[in-house]
Amino acid sequence: MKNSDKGRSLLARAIPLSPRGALSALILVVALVGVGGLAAGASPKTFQAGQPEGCAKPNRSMDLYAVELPRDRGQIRLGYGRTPETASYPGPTIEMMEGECLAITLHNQVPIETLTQLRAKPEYPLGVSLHVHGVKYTEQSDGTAHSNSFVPPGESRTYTWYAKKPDKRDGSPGTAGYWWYHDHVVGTPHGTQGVASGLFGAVIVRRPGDPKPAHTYVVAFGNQQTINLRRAPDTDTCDAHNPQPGPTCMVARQGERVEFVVISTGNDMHTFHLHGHAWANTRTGLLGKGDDNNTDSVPVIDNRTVGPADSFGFQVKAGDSVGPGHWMLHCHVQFHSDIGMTTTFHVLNKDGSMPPHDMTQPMAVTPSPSAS
Ligand SMILES: [Cu+2]
Repeated sequence: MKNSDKGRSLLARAIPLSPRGALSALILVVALVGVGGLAAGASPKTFQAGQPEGCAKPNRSMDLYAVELPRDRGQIRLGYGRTPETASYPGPTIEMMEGECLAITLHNQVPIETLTQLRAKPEYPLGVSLHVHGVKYTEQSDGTAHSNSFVPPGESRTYTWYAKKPDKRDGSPGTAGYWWYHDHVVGTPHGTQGVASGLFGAVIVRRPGDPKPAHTYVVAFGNQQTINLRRAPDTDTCDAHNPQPGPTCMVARQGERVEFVVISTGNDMHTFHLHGHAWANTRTGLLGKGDDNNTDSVPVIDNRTVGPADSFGFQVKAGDSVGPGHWMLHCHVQFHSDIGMTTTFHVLNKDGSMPPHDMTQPMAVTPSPSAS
């Protein structure tokens, strides 16, 4: 018996009813059920108002700007940045700790003309958004046109992400891992042009006790055989004498802990391969430290396949037992690497100096054509 039915029958037994009395009772019951229904409906409404379950109040907040960047060989380029001036592709890596709740206010500064140009159909809305993998969020932070959670040109919107902890009581896993965020609105309702233009970045959720790396590098495999939307030689712009870490300069001193986050943003399958280094196929790439899965059954690998929207990451010690050098990092689908889906991980000497490098050898057979 439903609660409302139970209420009616209890009422009928309690009150001897005349026809008028029955009508009054009916009105009373309808009113009570109506109020109850409203109260029941109010709970999910409050829940949707921004905070995922377990995250009553964000304990950190940040701003993120979506802007248009200089074109690359005629291709529109967009980027996310902590400030408009520092926007890049990939966008900034966003780190969280399990248990943390993060409010991110996205400011859409991409010109409406550019969004219009990228739009596949006139009926699609104009805007940018922030959609994230792996962590928890309500529908209002989904970052889709479908849920009306995108940012029209010139406007801002706050998204709330929650890095849930594992729950031993019900066996549910936490959110620690290597994830990514991206636009879901530009061009099509799936953000196909937003992602292709550069609106994506890595998300790292750490578990308390995880080792912290000295450097984190994002390797985003994209359409048209690109790494971070570029092809060699544009994938590696390290200065030979004074290399500065960045999206196109992967560098570390020998012995430093380096973290790679690999993301597949396009339509193709790729295989990530790093020369001279291997890692355990665990959540962190490590065994024993910062990982629960410390067994011999975990394979050690130096090559891993990613399909569209997959992401993974790992940590290695730069030059571990192989020393300084210029280690290739590439997609191992042969024709992908042949046309430029390759870059270099430079492991410097311990004093920070660059080991000898024969820069006369071209890294890609063909020059870098336009890529998107
Ligand atoms: Cu590939």
